[in-house]
Amino acid sequence: MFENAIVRKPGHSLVNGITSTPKLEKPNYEIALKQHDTYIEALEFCGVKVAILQADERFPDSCFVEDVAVCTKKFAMIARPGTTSRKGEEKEIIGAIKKYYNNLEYIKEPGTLEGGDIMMVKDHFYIGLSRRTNREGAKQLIKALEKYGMTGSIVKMSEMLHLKSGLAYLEDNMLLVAGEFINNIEFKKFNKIVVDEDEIYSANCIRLNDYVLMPAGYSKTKGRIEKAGYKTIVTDTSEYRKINGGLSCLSLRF
Ligand code: CIR
Repeated sequence: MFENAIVRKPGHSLVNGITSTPKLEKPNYEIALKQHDTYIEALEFCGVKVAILQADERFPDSCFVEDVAVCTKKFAMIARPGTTSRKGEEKEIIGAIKKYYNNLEYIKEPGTLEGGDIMMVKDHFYIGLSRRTNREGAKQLIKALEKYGMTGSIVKMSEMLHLKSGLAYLEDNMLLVAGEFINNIEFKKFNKIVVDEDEIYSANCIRLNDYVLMPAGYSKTKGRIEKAGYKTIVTDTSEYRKINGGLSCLSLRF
């Protein structure tokens, strides 16, 4: 059961968020704000209490709070972003996290790690080695997990921004999976719902209590998730997509 979530409002600087497609349209701030409000309502509908942090204009990508911490049942790991413009964002989440956790751990130099690369499956955490999370960061997280009686393992990857750009654990041994992860041996034991290439963005969903929260506009993925027996809630994240931000990136849930 998830009880809490933390989000951060997007600032006007959102338009300068990192994007892999700089030639495409920039996010519209007004629409992004409205979408953020709707996203919060969707989280609340799923039964979590949402703490809303104020926008931080210094960091264009700071609404993607998922990347700056990893919240487990027993401790929170403060991450260490692997890209220059996001360095320092992690310090701004500590105050909010401390309200919920007595046990805080910190990724230290030369480790880098972003929460989008971490997928929790009960007490095991899969850690993607992306361009943002390095082996040293992964090792530090595994060590901390073991200290608290949990485990972690490394997943090699080469294409996606983050591990959870292409994966979501829907509970019940069910994985929503796309692209480079579809045939990855690490995930052999799971039942899978495969996301088509033309709907790849929708691989980033969240199982939150009784629902699967998913982005608007992906009818094939939605149909497959529902056919597998899940109740879906759809919320529009089009403005965040323009800067590679998925649904899960917009909150920390625990
Ligand atoms: C970035 O490149 O860091 C942001 N523009 C997008 C972050 C998305 N976060 C995530 O997938 N967990």
